[in-house]
Amino acid sequence: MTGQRPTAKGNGIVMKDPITVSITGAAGQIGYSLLFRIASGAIFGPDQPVHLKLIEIEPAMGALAGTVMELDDCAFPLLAGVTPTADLDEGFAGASLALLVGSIPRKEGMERNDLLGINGKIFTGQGEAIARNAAGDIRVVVIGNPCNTNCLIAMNNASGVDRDRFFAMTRLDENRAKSQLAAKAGVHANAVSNLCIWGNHSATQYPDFVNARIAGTPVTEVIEDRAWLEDDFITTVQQRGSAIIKARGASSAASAANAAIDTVRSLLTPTAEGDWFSVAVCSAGQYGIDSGLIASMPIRTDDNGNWSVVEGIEIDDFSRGKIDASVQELREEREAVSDLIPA
Ligand code: NAX
Repeated sequence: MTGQRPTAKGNGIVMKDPITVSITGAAGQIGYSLLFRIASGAIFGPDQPVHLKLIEIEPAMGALAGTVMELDDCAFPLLAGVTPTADLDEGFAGASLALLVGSIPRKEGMERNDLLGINGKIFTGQGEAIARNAAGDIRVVVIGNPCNTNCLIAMNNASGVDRDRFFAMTRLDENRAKSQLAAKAGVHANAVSNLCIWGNHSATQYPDFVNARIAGTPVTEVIEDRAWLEDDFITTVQQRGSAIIKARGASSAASAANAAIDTVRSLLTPTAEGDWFSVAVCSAGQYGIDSGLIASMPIRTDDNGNWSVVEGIEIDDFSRGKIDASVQELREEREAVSDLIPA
């Protein structure tokens, strides 16, 4: 299906105007989990229709056509339209939300810097197309790896779009960290709050157990095994992606799609009193993180849907060392793609 559907429920009640959501890499495995949840209302709720613009590269347009047939076959009441396209201008036209998932996976023999360069080029064109075509209220969440630096490139090539509209996803890491802490403490993951992932979405990320809480009590008072927190916990979170590839024979997809949905919902809805969530944003120099880097920090959303970095959180020596190492990696990534960032 392409084009517009009437925005009416079966009972004849006319709903709000559709929101346009653009998703790159829509024929990939994260896309396959993500599209159906968005179309069923998981981000914007049960009375908000969505128009999905699904962006792929030409060789994947055939597979994308199959996914679109399945979207049709769900007869989602909230799905106002679907536009599959390989054209960036068409794909980002009128978008209020862009989820940049598509990128090239690392192949055998490829160095990290090769990957940065290859994927980086994708994000210059997408940043420019977003600037030309998206709606004034656009929010861009980059999921495709290396997501922090891809986001940095898109942001710097989207002339005229405010920097506070760009995000890179570290929510899967946050959710993984919460689930590990909950399992160790014998509680539900819901009981874990104030969990910040600092820095890069990579093996240097730092899941901050020092400030995290379980049912309001500092994690370090609930889990007294400091060695476990400093070693096993951090390593498990950092290496969870690899563990899933080993077990499943494919990388995380449903949990990544879920985290993308959590990210957008957290950016749109007020954060619970005293809590925060993790997403990488453009640093304004908070916590000693270089201004202009896309780094994961503790974020809150206010009643008007504006986000801010939570300031004044305790950073002990252990945390400082971990955050600095991840920020150093972000600096090196920025250096490696400096030719893709306009002066
Ligand atoms: P797949 O390889 O299944 O799908 C990627 C899709 O992107 C393919 O269909 C491909 O044709 C498309 N694509 C490639 N270049 C494109 C371009 N220039 N424009 C539009 N589409 C393009 O990968 P999948 O498992 O869906 O993962 C997608 C990305 O998410 C990868 O970069 C992956 O590393 C990253 N992840 C990020 C996570 C995060 O927490 N930030 C976690 C999950 C995931 O690892």
